[in-house]
Amino acid sequence: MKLIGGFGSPFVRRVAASLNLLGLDWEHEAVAVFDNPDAVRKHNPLVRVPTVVLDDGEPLVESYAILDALDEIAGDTKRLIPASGAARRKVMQLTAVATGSMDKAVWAYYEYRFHPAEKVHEPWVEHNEAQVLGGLGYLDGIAKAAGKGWLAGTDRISQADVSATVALGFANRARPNLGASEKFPNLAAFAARCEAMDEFSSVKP
Ligand SMILES: N[C@@H](CCC(=O)N[C@@H](CS)C(=O)NCC(=O)O)C(=O)O
Repeated sequence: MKLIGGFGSPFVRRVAASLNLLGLDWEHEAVAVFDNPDAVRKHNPLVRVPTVVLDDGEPLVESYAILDALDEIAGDTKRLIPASGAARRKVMQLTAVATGSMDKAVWAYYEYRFHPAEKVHEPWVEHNEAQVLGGLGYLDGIAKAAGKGWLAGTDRISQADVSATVALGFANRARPNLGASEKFPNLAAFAARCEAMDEFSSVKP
């Protein structure tokens, strides 16, 4: 299968690290969506990344839906989101906080990237940045409680761990002014542990 989109996108990167952790065969098409929208549009009417194209040409869009499909393809012994019950809820909820932080960091970043300087609305940037900090601060508390374990208390790495790690890295790159790693040392130490794994280090932004 093919993963379309650059690893600078946290949504693409969480799919890439997940593909590695699931042990699936994949190739990368590092399309910059704003520079080359047609390369994405032919598979995804929303013209967003990540977009995955399965070997038979079937396109998958939206990282949640992509990861759900990949878990199913990899099978129950490898899945990163437990199939049911309290463990699934926990992983999904922590993942939602992590992806919410990604969303809000993207929104703050886009405010500068796509508006002329005189149209940037600083209170809106600050609103989004506060939400980034809220989400990462919550995950910092979870990381502290988890100690040397995984964030959702699973016996192996889960999507919560993948997405929290990617979310912190993205916040540091897109909103360095926030000093997220300094503010959240437990999450930073946890993310450093994950980033040292080949599955993450091979998909650096
Ligand atoms: N909720 C989407 C978010 C994807 C997203 O925001 N991707 C950005 C790159 S980080 C994108 O494609 N932006 C292009 C656009 O929205 O026009 C997902 O999880 O896949």
